[in-house]
Amino acid sequence: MKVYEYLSSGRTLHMTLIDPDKAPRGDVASLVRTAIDAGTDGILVGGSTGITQAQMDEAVEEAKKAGDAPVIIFPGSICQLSSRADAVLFLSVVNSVDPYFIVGAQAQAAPIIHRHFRNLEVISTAYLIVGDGGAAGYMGAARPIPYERHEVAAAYALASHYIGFMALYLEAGSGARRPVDVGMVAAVRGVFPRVLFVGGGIRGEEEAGALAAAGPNVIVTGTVAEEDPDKLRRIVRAVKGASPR
Ligand code: 1GP
Repeated sequence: MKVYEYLSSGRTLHMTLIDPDKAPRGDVASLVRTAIDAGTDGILVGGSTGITQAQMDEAVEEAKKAGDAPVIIFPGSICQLSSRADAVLFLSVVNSVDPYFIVGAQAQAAPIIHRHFRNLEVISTAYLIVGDGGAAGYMGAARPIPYERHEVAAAYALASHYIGFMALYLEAGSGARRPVDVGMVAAVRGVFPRVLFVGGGIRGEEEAGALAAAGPNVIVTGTVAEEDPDKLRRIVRAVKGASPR
């Protein structure tokens, strides 16, 4: 439970999503270093489209080499596991219309983790897709919750709490035109007492700070590390400087 305790410490964390397939010039090592140098608190590795096992292992390895920040798998499919990571977000796309993404892929992955990846800390995570939804929404056959329907997101979040998920990830989709609303984060925070991640479409330090102030445990950015390292540094500072709850 080491990673889970770290996530639940009460401090607002910033984490960087590394999609091995999107690293500029395929240089995962520099992307990881950019994120660590910017002060990110952890690395998520994964992506919605094809990533090989070798790419996963390489990205996880680079992230482990770069420092002490936990390395967490954020899988887009059952092929995105790696024994070298610290933990896996065991995602269930709770607003998918296809049972495969709610519990089917998980039933395929669970025995693999049990037999071959025993060192991985498993963090059950309700993956709730909002607004644009991005590739994750499309690939996961989600019925994304409209940005302004905060009460619907809160209903799914409360259901996820009652079901017993250890974490909830509120996702607008990587590269989304805009992130989830601050009001939606606040509504979800109000009913989901465990670890709350917010990500997708966060581009500026002001919006990152405002989202962090709504009380999630973790703000995740991905694209900005690929595009603008200085901006990433400012976002990390804004997230850590926010005074939530
Ligand atoms: C997706 O939150 C991540 O889960 C990253 O999104 O690439 O838009 O920052 P961006």
